[in-house]
Parts: sequence; structure tokens; C-alpha cells
Amino acid sequence: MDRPPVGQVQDLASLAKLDETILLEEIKERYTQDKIYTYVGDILIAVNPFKDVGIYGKEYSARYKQIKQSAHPPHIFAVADAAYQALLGRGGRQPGNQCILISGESGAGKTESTKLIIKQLVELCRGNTQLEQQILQVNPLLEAFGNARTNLNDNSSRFGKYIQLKFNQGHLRGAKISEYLLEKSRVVRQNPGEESFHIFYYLFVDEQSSQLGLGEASSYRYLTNGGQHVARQLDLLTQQKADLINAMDLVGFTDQEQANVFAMVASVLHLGNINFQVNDDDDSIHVTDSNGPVRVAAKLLGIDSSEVEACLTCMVTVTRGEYVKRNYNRQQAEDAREAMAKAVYGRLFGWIVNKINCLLVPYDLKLNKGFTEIGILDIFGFEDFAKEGGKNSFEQACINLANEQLQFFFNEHIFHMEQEEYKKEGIDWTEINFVDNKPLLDLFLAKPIGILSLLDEESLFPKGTDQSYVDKLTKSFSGNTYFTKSPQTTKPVFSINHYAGKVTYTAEAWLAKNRDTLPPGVPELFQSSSNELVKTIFRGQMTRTGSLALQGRRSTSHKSKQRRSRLTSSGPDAAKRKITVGAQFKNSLGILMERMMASTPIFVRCLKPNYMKQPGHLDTQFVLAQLLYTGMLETIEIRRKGFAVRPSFVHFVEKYKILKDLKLKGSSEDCVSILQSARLEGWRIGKTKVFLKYSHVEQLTELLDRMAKCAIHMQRIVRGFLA
Ligand code: AOV
Ligand code: MG
Repeated sequence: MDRPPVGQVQDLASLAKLDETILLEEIKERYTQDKIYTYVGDILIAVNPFKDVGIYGKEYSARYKQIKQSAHPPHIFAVADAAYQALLGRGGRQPGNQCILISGESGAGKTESTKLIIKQLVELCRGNTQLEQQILQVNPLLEAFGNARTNLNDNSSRFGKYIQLKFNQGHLRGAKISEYLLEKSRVVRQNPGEESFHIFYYLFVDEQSSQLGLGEASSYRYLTNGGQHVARQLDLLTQQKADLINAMDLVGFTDQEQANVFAMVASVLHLGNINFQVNDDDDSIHVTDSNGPVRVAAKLLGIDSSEVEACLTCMVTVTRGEYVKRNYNRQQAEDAREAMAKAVYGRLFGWIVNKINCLLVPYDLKLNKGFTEIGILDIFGFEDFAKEGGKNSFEQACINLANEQLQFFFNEHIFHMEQEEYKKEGIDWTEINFVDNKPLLDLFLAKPIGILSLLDEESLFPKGTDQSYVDKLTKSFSGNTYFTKSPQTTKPVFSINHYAGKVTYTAEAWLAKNRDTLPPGVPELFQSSSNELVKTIFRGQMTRTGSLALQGRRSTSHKSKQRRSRLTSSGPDAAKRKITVGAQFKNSLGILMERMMASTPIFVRCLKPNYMKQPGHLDTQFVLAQLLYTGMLETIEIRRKGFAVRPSFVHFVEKYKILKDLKLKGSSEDCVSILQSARLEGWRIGKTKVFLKYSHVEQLTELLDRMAKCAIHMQRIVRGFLA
């Protein structure tokens, strides 16, 4: 067979011959022609164009509605369409809950893909409801608080999210967001050349800054810790802030709530400017200027300024019925200050997510059982800041672990489960090998000897230090090929050989980050706040009763004030505080995996074309590395030779018997007779299932469509005849 011209092939699984060179050639040529999307069977590859390629407008939305995958060029909208069709029981995919899993390294285009999928889903179920408008604003809203400029991506997600869109008979009814591990440490410190969360820079663009007691952005330690404060374009920031406020309005945050949110964000910056001085006489420590930043911060937070000072400089314990006051040293005071700032911001973020969930909760909770959902996973991509001269800390370990977990899920689904099924069903099959990253998951997650378990153990240990933790790791994993200890034994540094490359981690402050405890007295202090929001988010009990919010949302009035809810909601559950950050992350990953297992996955694999975030340039080696570590060659191989669609005999006959004989019941012979009469080739029959390629399903669907058209035509004739 002749190979079609390079760049013309829309589905790489249809190529007769394939190796690294051909794969790369195809993707590169397509990229040069601005064809950023390519299929591998039902999997979509997306290469970040880093420019507007003009393919997301109305006409494109309209084009990708209820189509066969091969009807139009590969597109992210087609992924949304396939998921939505499956939800309605149409198309080739298994009906029921669907999940779209988007992977790729930092800056590869996951978040943009997520937004495009949601945009198209809203187009597809278009009911012009207020809820749809709210859902479209969720991403921009969250990005303001949870995204930041890093050296790898100017709009990098510093948290992971899973968005579940709930449908009832094809209508969008609500949404739920689960967030994973916001990188709180970014509030107080950033790698050189990086920034804090976008929202902080929005504070300075208008007169709001003076209302919040703020001066110049460059005078805040938390915005200059990265070593360089890049003054951003004012008009751009102003526009982004306006968009954010619009999004908050539309989603349903009241003016009061918005004001509270901004006050809290500003308070974080003031907290960061609190300085300490040590009294030489008795070694006690004081806040340098009681009328300075501490006062402004306390005012914004609705708490007592002198109590903030007390919380930051000393600890009061009760020993045998007596209060004993112990002064902090400078380090402890500074740690307390950073912990306070991170807690305020972290809990504020948790509250925002929870608030959005309350506002978007499905209209009729009682209908809950009738919902089907499309889940979209947008995590933080794999990252290695050491390459950029920065450091990788606890957060990067968690981020990279999440990516390992997702890669594992991909392998499970694409290679393991599928090939197991061939064996079980007696299909003649030559095994396709893939790189199994299970040993890496074990290295992180095993109990009691795993990177996270040992961290928990050391965190409980009063004498534990970051160094003693790394020593334990080194001792435990000396024979593990995925683990390398640092050549300098005096530094708490180690490396992990991840599926996507080797990453060196610096374990400084890991114990503290994992414990994530608040300085003594801080929760009580915040609970005494005169500011409702501050009080709520430190109260710890989550309330999520939907009825009030729903009435608010369903009101037909378009005046924003009227549709806003009066619902109270609050910060993260108090019970969660007790367990460590690592353990909590591990749990939420587990829950996520279960959720994903219970849905039919669609995979989108984002590729980053170059390291410089530049349009029009594809770095061959860089892209090849990504194709190799994600197992793309093996994936194409299995999609080419394998059978991605495997309905049971009964399901198959039920769906397609109309093509042959309505009396068919569901035996293997029945299936064969349908397949033969449809003149398909290359399918297999197992013990209980039919084994099909994606293209078979398309052909069958086309036959069904043709038949339906015929039937309508006949009806018309008959009706005309009778008239
Ligand atoms: P990520 O989500 O995968 O990284 P993003 O989705 O934020 O990456 O994409 C990074 C940047 O690439 C965006 O801000 C856009 O400028 C550009 N981009 C991505 N996709 C497109 C597209 N389809 N069309 C035009 N530009 C695009 V991270 O969140 O860092 O892992 O944690
Ligand atoms: Mg992102």
C-alpha cells in the first residue's frame, strides 16, 4: 500500500507502517500546516499552537455536532461531541458516564483544551440557560485564584481539578468541581522569574488598591520574593480584572462576598510585610511597627491587631494549670507569619470552590439518581523546575505523582485491560508491551515503606527533620532503580526516575508542608473575626444545603442581585485537618481513580512543541521525547491491530439487529450474521463479546442512519398516499 502524502493522515492508526520517524514526520508536517489535532483511533493528540489558529468559532462549533469522528478533521470539539453523543446513547461509545482525561506536561495545553471542551458541550446541549452561562465562567474565575505565571507556562494551573457536568436527558443540570492540592507555598515564595497567583496583581490596577491600604506592587515581599518583579501591562491586567469581576457576578458571588474576597487577598500581602525585631535585653521578639502592615492586615481580616502580634511572636501553653508564655525566635516568628498567610489564602481558595459548587448544584437534588455525567480532568502537568534553575519541592513531587497516576490509568485502560480481555475471550493476539510505571506508584504510595508513608512517619516524629527523612528514604530505597540519592549526603536532595524523565527534589520544609499545622492560637483568633467570610472559612464545618441556592439560581429574573443565593458555605472540613497533606492527597487521588474507573474514558494527549512557548516552531527531539514517554508508538500499535470497541453479544444485537432481522436474540451466530450482512471485515468474535475497530462502529452507525432516513422517506410517501 502506498503511504498517503505526509500530513494528510488524520488517524495515525490507519497508517500501514509506523515508526518513530514516520510518527514525528506526520505530526511535524501537520503542525506546519496548523493542523494541531491528530487522531490515534479514538484518542486525540493536540499540539499546542501558541497562537490563535482560528478554529474555535461558531462555524466550527456547528460543524462538530452529532458527527462521525471521520466526517471532519480531528478537533477537540469532536471529543466533546463524542462524549455528549455517548451520554445520549448514540454513536459508537459505551453509553453512560463519560470522563475526558487530558494529559501533557506543564504548558502543553490541558487547561485550554478543558475550556474548549466545556464551551462545545454547552453549545451541544444549548438550552440558553443561566446555568450554562455560569458554568462557562467557572474556569476563568478559578484561574484568577489558582493559576500563576511559571517558567514553564504563563498561565500555569497550580491546582488540579476534576469538573463533573451533570446532565439529565441531555440537558445540563449542574456541575461539581473537585480541586486537588493548591500550591499554597507560592503565596509566600516563588522560583526566580516566576509570579504569585494572578489575583494579587489585579489588586493594583485601580483605586481599589488604596481602599485596601496598598501601595506599589513592588513594595510587597510576597510579590518580589522571586527576585524580580515584572511589571505587567496595565491595560491587560485591567481587562483581566474586569473579566474576573464579570465572572464572579455571573456565577453568583454577591458584591459583599467579592469585597470580602479582595480584602482577604490584600491582607495576605500586608501580612507578608510584617517585620520582626529582637529585643537584646531578654531575647524576646516584637513586630517592628505596630501601626504598620500588621494593623492594616488585622483590619482587613476583622481581627485584633495586638492579638495577631501575639500569635506571631509567642506561644502560650498550659502546664499543670498554669499559662506559660514562650517567645518565638526569629525563624519561628517568620514561619508563623508565612503559615498564617498561606492559611488565609488556601482556605479562601477552598471556600471559593465550595461556593461555586453550592451555586451550581443540580436543580433538583432528588433527581440525583437520574443524572449522567461527563467528567473532565485538568491536572497540573508534569514539571521539573531544576532545568530552569529553580527547585522542585513537595508540591512538585505531588504534581508529578498525579501525572504518574494518570499515565498508569492510561496504561491500564489502553494496554492492560484490553489485552486481558483478548486472552479471556480467546482472541488470537500477539502481546504488545508497554512501559509499566507501577513500580513508581509503589515507590510513592506503598505502605509502610513509600515516599509518602515515610514522610508521614517522620512528620509525626517530634525530632524528625527534612534531612532525617531523606536519610530514611536513602536507606529504604538503596536498591530501587527509580530512586537516586544525592551525591552530597549533607543535603536533603534525592532524584526520582519518573516516566517522563528524571527529577531532582529538594526536601527542604517537606515535613512542615506535610504537617501543615497552623500556629497555636491562630484558628481561635480567626474565628473571633468580625468579618463573616473570615469567620466562616476558619470555622471548618462545611454546609452544603442546596435548596436556597437553587431558588436563587432558577429565578427567571436577569437582575444579578436577585438570582444570587443567600447560601452560607464555608471552608474545608475540619476533620480533614487532622491528616497530613500527603495522606489527604493520596486519598483524593484514590477517589478520583475510582470515579474514573466507573466512567468510560476518552483520552486527550497534549504535546508541547518547544520549550520557549513559541508559535511556529516544533522542536523534534523535545516532541519525540514526549511521544516516547507517553507510549504513543505502542498506543498506535494497539489501536491499529486491536479492537477498541467490545460490546457484548446481547448489546450488539440489540443495537444493530434492525440491519438484519428484528427477531434476532443475541447469540454469536446472530452477531456474525449482522456483521456479514453489513459487509464488514476484520472483526473478531470472542466468547461473549464482539471485537470491533472504531471504523467498524462508524460504518454500522452510517448504515443505521441510512436506514432511518429511508424509513422517514417511506413514511412521507405513505402519508402522501393517504392524504
Ligand atoms: P497546561 O494547562 O497544560 O499547563 P495551558 O492550557 O495553560 O497549559 O496552555 C498554555 C498556553 O498555551 C496557553 O496560555 C495559551 O497561550 C497556549 N495554548 C494552549 N492551547 C492552545 C490552543 N488550542 N490555541 C491557542 N493557544 C493555546 V499546567 O496548567 O502549567 O500543566 O500546571
Ligand atoms: Mg493548566
